[in-house]
Amino acid sequence: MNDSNQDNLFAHPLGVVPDFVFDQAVVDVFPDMIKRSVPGYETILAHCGELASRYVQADSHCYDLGCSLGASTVAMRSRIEGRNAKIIAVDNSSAMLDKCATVLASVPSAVNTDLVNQDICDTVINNASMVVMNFTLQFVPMAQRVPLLKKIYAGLNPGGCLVISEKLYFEPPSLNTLLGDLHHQFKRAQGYSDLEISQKRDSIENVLIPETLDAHIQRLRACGFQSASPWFQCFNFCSLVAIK
Ligand code: GEK
Repeated sequence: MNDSNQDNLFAHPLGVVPDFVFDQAVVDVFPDMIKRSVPGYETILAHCGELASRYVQADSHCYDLGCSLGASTVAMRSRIEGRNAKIIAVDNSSAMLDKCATVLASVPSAVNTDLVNQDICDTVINNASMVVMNFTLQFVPMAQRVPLLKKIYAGLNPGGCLVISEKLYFEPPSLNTLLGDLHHQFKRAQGYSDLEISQKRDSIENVLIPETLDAHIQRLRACGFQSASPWFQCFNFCSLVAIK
């Protein structure tokens, strides 16, 4: 772990850049990494709290799929006390979950919260009034995305909501390049060097598979959601809300 928990994982030439994994080294710098890499991250978290206050039903379940260090769980918990709702926070990185337990313990809440070390494709979803996938679906293999969304739809109560935040791909490729460049400019302004930006891009290339906004909306509708719309976008990062 570095002293400041600042993300410098890609600051030095790596030669062959390995595929990105959510290991202990990433966990140690994760809050700094996601805040300086994802434009709008804090706005998205705050509004997950706002959406939770509107959508989480009494005696229901709330899921944070790909919870990492529990930032979305913390945001939701702060807005749903007194409803006897339970949060199920799931991640398949044990390094993430171990640290997540420490983070959650440091922000006490009366909301019952289960931490589950599991592939979200295997998670049973039931009696759900809110499901959040903040920057997680993009890491799920393409073939598993429809079954996962169908399962979420089936496990949501009527009137329940799904929040999906993702990096997007744009067409035509020139537009994708423009929005990617604007994102890289954002990262430069956050203090990342060109070397860090390019090595991180190489590391994530085969791991994070972005889709177009149209593909997301059409798939959500095809999986049964009554309505689906982006509620936030900054450059090539977007958050969608879908209602059952
Ligand atoms: C936040 N939501 O701070 N099953 C379970 N977990 C998975 C899977 C899977 N199939 N695939 C990836 N993950 C968080 C940020 S980070 C986003 C989410 C990012 C987990 C992975 O271990 C990691 O913790 C998380 O999804 C993605 O609001 O780093 O860009």
